[in-house]
Amino acid sequence: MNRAPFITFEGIEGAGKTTLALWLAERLKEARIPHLFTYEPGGSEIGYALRPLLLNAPLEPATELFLFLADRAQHVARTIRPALEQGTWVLCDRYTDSTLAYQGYARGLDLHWLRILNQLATDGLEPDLTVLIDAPVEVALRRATQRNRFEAQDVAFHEAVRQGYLQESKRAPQRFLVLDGTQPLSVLQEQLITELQARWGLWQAGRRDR
Ligand code: T5A
Repeated sequence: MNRAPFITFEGIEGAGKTTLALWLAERLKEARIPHLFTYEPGGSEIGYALRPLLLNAPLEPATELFLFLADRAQHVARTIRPALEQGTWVLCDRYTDSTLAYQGYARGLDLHWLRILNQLATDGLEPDLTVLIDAPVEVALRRATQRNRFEAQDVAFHEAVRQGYLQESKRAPQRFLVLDGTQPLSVLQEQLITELQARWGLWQAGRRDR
């Protein structure tokens, strides 16, 4: 591989994605490894401007789909791909699997079309590793704070998202690392580092100076 690793973090709201991704960003910083923490929706200027609308306005499924995709197309072309090509690790909080899980499995849009549209928006850029933090809906939503219209959906919606992610992880087992998000954060951190060590030879598992 002649570009830096691209790692995405996925899961239902409150699963712990942002917490784990930011923790890894700190570890990379300490190790002086060039890296970028970014997120969707909102990683591009367009997405940042659209974020309040996306998270709060009632939207048709196809409308929200195209807004998420517009953000992603811009984000990949202007931020993610250039960073990777310069040797910067990219940690992205949500990416294409969010579209499959939310707009596909939960909202019911056609998965076949969503895969094609994701391909178009990303120009085929796939993550090298996707960390899926899996947690029961009631545990995750208790951690999240009802900040947006997605979190306010009913339990069945979030359960469909969760099951969608698990389905996707089975389609691409080499890409996914599925972590049990009910474990203490320290355990998740250790599991993530073990995976990074196996894939990219970073750090020694069990070292105390991380
Ligand atoms: N969306 C997004 C789509 O529908 N389609 C798409 O294509 C895309 C890209 C984004 C929304 O947009 C939708 C999906 C989402 O609904 P958002 O505001 O960006 O919404 O929200 P989230 O990404 O879901 O962020 P959250 O903050 O809600 O969830 P996280 O990041 O999973 O949770 P985090 O890390 O903030 O942790 C929540 C709390 O739990 C604690 C943390 O300290 C924090 O207080 N915590 C733990 N506690 C105990 N044990 C652990 N292991 C813990 N890990 C974290």
